[in-house]
Amino acid sequence: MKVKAVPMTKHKQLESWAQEVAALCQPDRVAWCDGSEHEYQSMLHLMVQAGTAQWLDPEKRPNSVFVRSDPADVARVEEFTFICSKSKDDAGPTNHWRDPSEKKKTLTGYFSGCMKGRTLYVIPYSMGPVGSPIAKIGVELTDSPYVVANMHIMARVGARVLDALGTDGEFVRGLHSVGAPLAPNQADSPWPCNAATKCVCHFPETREIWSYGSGYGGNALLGKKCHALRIASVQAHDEGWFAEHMLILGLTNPEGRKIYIAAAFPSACGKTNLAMMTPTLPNWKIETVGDDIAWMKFGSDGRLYAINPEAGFFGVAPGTSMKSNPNAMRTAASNSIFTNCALTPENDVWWEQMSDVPPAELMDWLRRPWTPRDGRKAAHPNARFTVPARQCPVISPDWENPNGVPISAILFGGRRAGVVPLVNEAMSWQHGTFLGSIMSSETTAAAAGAVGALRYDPFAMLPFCGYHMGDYFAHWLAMGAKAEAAKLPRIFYVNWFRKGADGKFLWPGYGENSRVLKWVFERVTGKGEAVETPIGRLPAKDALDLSGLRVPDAALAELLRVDVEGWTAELKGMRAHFGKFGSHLPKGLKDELDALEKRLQAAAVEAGR
Ligand code: SAT
Ligand code: MN
Repeated sequence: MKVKAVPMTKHKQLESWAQEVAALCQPDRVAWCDGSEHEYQSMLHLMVQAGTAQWLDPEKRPNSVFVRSDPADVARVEEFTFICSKSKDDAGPTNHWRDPSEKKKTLTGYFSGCMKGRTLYVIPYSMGPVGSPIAKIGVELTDSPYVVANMHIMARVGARVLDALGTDGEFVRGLHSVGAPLAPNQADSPWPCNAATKCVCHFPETREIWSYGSGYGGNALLGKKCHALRIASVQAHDEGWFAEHMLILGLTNPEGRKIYIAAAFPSACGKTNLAMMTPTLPNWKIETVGDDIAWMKFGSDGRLYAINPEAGFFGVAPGTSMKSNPNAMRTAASNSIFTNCALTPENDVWWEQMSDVPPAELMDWLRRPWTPRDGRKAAHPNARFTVPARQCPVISPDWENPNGVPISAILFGGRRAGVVPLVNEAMSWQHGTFLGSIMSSETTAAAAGAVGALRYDPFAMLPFCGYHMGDYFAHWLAMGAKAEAAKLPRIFYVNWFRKGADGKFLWPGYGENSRVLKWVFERVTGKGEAVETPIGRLPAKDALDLSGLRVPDAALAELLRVDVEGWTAELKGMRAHFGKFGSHLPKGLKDELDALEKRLQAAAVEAGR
């Protein structure tokens, strides 16, 4: 690639910041990214040359590469993710807080000389369509060509963003290094990173991100979780909008009426699958607007409008197949980056469940020969594909609409083996906010640490809320109180993951989830029947369309059962969870918890009669 050491910007602050960073990090070169196809290809070639990437068979996967990371760098590092607000109280009990000036001092130490032997890339990016009133600009300075290539897919990058930024536009400053300077003549490793020191630091007051030591996913692609969620959640709170960990989809009924739904599930709980699902219900259609993040603002008509700030999908590969998500498979057919999958002898990628029968032999993600008899996983459980959203066969015609799409329903959900029913509609915005605040889910491989541990993950934002979670709850309530109630999205709590006594999932999931979406559609458009229960509104008998579904009656009964004992047993945990937020817990949520307890007590008495 041509090295553009001369800044391409007329933005004085950006120019001087880039110079300051270059002076601190001491890269061999500075390159301003223009966002061109030529630049993208240069990055791929550079990665191939460095041994970071290899080309996949161009007949099977045109213009696609396969990358293996260092085994010490495979997922988000929540333990080392910090919110560096001036006051510890502003970060709240769910974040790791560090004093901003002390952390800056430590970071300045880490970053000093950290890019020796490398190129510093300046990546101007827009989260959201360039020029959209909801979009925001950031600039990531990084020494990783892998990051540059991924940012090309995940965001809008380059010269057009600088044009939009002008001479004095606002932007989020993101500084990233893999933390592996090179001495003269030192051979680079295929995946440079810093196994000993990793940290992802956010300075919400100055809208800055400093990330050191990891090159993987959300730790390194700073536009995604760091900017579009942690920093943006603070901006959204200050400015009166929402930055949420939500997919966005369009749902059209057989008569051609369309609504938009946003849904918050934790990482690796099926957002991508739901966002591009193929409904099993005939003549229902789903279109994808986004699969991970939603920025939502009230429009002049009083409705809530959402944009997808991203331009690509960074999806979990294992489990993705022509059965579970054919549209994701088709999206990833070309022009994609695959990380930590397994490699077939034909030079294509494979991951668990991609095919019913695994290939007879593979090279696993750790470069070891692998056969199905080995009994270990061939791909890392957090292996990922990075794919352009525009390649999705069911991408919504409105996915780049600068004004966003009007949201009619919001779903919350997680992985819960018990207690939480298939679907439950909130009785009000406040009750819906309550359901979001008590969301809990089993942990997944998307973050380093234990898998399968049940934890509260309010609004699926536990790892991503950049400020005090109690204030975040209050923001949800305040936004709802300001709006016209009838125009607010309805809120639902869903759970595809309930298990029976035999430990097997009760609900088939995937395309069959369209049955739940149909009920949501009908509730929103005024037709669907519901019954009031102590926990919320559940589908009335026969209100869920189960035509042609082969699920035993007993399983269906369990899926829709209000487990009064189970909910009652969780009240104590909910109180402890709320207790963490101290005086920041809004009264409305405490009221909801008290009211739930009363309703459960009444139901228990009723059942005992
Ligand atoms: O944060 S990542 O982008 O690496 C993936 C996720 O956890 O959703
Ligand atoms: Mn996510």
